[in-house]
Amino acid sequence: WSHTLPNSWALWFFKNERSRAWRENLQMVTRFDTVEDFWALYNNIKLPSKLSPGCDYALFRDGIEPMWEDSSNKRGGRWLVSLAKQLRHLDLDRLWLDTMLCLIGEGFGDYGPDVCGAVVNIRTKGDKIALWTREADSQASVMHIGRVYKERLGLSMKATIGYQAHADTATKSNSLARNKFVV
Ligand code: M7G
Repeated sequence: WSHTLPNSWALWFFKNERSRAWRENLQMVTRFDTVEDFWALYNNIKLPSKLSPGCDYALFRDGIEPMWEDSSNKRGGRWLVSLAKQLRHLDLDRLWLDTMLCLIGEGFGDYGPDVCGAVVNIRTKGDKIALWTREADSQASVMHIGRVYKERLGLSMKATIGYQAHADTATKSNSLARNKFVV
């Protein structure tokens, strides 16, 4: 027998093939709903630090696609952790594992259902990890999730992370979208 998680999750992989549209480069790898299947998956795929630049992993609640357009994401936003280049070798894999464990362990209390999933972007200019939530305007929920997430990642008190609405990110392709909230 195995240990059933409170909810089912899906892992997605994005590989940047320039000839194809963004959406076509995104594929669901697998779904799981037990602790054992999570670790079997984790032990059989590359760590984020071993992926090529331009790739992403996304872990989302089963039924939510890891894109702005999904009905669960379109009014939402993300807590964004931007990593300095040198941190790929030091912190990236641990931060992504801790992010996934926060998700599947439902670590956000009453606001848990507002958490849609998380994404790790491997980028030459600096890797990113982001936690996506459902409603960018739900201040109490967004702030609670942000505080818990920052604590769970063990980020320094001095460090800050910002929250951006997807609607702002989607309309600013180059410069960074403004922060709606900061913790
Ligand atoms: P990114 O991969 O999130 O970050 O976005 P990066 O700039 O560090 O590589 C790169 C580009 O991918 C965006 O400018 C969009 O063209 C496309 N893209 C990213 N996301 C998350 C989405 C999405 O959810 N929907 C759509 N349609 N395009 C997206």
